[in-house]
Amino acid sequence: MLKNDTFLRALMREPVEYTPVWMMRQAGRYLPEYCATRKNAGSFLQLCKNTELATEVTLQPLERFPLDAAILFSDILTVPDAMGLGLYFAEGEGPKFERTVRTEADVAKLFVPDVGTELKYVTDAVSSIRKALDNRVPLIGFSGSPYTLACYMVEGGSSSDYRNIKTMMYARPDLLHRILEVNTLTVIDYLNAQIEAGAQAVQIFDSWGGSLPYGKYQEFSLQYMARIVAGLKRENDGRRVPVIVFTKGGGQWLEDIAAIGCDAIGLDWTTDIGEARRRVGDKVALQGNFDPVALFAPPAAIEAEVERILTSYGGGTGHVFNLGHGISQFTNPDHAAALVAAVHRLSRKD
Ligand code: 1CP
Repeated sequence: MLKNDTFLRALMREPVEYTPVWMMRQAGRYLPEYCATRKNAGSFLQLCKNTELATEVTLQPLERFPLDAAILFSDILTVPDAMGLGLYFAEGEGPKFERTVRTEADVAKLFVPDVGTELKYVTDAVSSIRKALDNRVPLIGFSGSPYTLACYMVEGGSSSDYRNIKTMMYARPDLLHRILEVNTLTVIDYLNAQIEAGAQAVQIFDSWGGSLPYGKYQEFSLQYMARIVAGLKRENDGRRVPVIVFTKGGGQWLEDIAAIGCDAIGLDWTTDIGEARRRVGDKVALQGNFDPVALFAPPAAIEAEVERILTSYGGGTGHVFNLGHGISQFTNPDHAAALVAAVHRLSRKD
């Protein structure tokens, strides 16, 4: 039995005693203990592939802060890596791929990898983390959305304008649809494997879907996420496994996102959470939406911002507090502690 299931109850819009909180990228470079473990591992990818070390860094933020959920330590880019694209991290430059998927011939070569072998290190990490958590809080599994994964596969790394993938979308939509098809089938297998290994909720990170024009978002990102939601195992061990969809920049499409059958929508900070609740709160829970940059302000300002978000959401359940995107590597961990404490203190319903 889970000792703290507040996060899962809030996602199911069941009564809670306080608003649960976790932070996107809660394990990472802003924690000195993470940097030390990463150094020992040799590289970021070796850290992801080493069960013991991946377990250790997943638990590090929970040792510091009373977070209401843990998130698997891994990366969305393990999926294109398993497709043979050769992921590596150039020092100070972020993720890169040895091979890109841009031409008709590249697309023809794409395949759905065997998740059970190629990504076994991820499901091994899930099982190991569940054991180490000992039912303290639920474990979140995750994947990138088909479109967000395609951004990295076509661009070959991070991008500021998504020139290659968007050109493909306008010039050869058939090629992009084929990539998205392969990604969708892979993500369904991948998330189901995480659920079977013990992930108690899953989040689909659609980090770059918000760069698409109206209409194209629905056709090239949302449609495929809808297929994933429909293909997931939604119950495990007698309990619902909630699905959270996070499209950064997706605030104008909330009704469309809520209609795909997910349990919760992740919001970035540009949307008013109270207004989002009025729009879709009868269908889904909401997760968010503190501007991660506000963590650079002093604790009093952080608390004021937490209070503004909690007040805007209003009473009752259905809110999981989070950042509107990942925590910055330059954040002072004491400020993250102030955020978590403020959410718990200001939301407690006595
Ligand atoms: O140098 C290092 O130690 C690597 C930094 C790092 C970390 C800590 C990367 C490289 N990935 C991660 C972990 C990670 N990535 C988690 C772990 C669990 C957690 O604590 O939250 C998760 C959930 C992710 C997901 C992820 N990776 C996303 C989606 C979320 C988002 O931020 O939008 C994306 C887009 C990535 C790609 C990626 N991997 C790493 C970096 C620096 C990036 C972003 C590159 C870019 O901006 O394009």
